[in-house]
Amino acid sequence: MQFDLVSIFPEMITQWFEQGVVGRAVAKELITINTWNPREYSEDRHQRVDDRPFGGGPGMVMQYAPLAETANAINASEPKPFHVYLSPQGEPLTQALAGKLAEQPRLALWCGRYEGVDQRFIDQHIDLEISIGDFVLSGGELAAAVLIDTVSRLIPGVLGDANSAAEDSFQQAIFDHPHYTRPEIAGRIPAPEILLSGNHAHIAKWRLKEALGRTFLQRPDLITRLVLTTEQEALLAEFLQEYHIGEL
Ligand code: 9WO
Repeated sequence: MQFDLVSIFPEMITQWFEQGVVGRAVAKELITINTWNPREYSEDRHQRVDDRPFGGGPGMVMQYAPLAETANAINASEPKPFHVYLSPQGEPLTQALAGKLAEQPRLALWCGRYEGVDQRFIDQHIDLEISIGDFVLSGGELAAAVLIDTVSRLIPGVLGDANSAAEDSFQQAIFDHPHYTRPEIAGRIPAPEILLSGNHAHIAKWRLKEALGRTFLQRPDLITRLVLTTEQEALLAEFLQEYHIGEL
């Protein structure tokens, strides 16, 4: 997968991907991250990329021309990327959408600054606007970093095989189970006995029950969207009984 990150502050993000899982994927050449700075495509003698908004109001707007010139430079090499603009107005980023994006050979991620970019650029050059949540940032860079991270994990070879297979099982439709490690007693609290039992079938069941229960408590909307198997229904009911929340 090739990522093309478009930003007037590209260094903000490149540092992030020098370490960790994505850093290793870059080192193994499973992914590449190219950066493009629209300032370099500005015809203005001060390399300006912004101007005051038509209609008035506070702040500045990124101009069409430097962005369009950057897009032309990016599209000059094949395969042409799928162009994504990160903004609060976009389609919510989910694990399912990340999966679709991971199928693309090349993704261009456009990071706005100031109050946003000229709408005509979005209309003509952007394939999809994506939001990572209902909040406003100072720019799209952090959202692009989030997207690169979550999409990279889905590219074959980026995670260990065991890891990726396990994560596929529920397509991330429910939360992870809680995790414990040594020592057996921490902060006066013992780790759940079952995890030390060595009975892997019981452990898997317990983990699924915890995952379903915690998801239901925190995000019932995620559970109601699922069609649970009879076993999963039973485990969730058991979890809720134990927490004295009663029947479904
Ligand atoms: C600024 C602003 C000020 C007052 C009221 C509403 C406002 N919205 C914005 C705004 O959206 N500014 C953006 C900053 C312009 C484009 C880049 N910026 C951005 C991207 N902020 N937050 C994102 C973002 C991207 C993806 N997912 C969540 C947030």
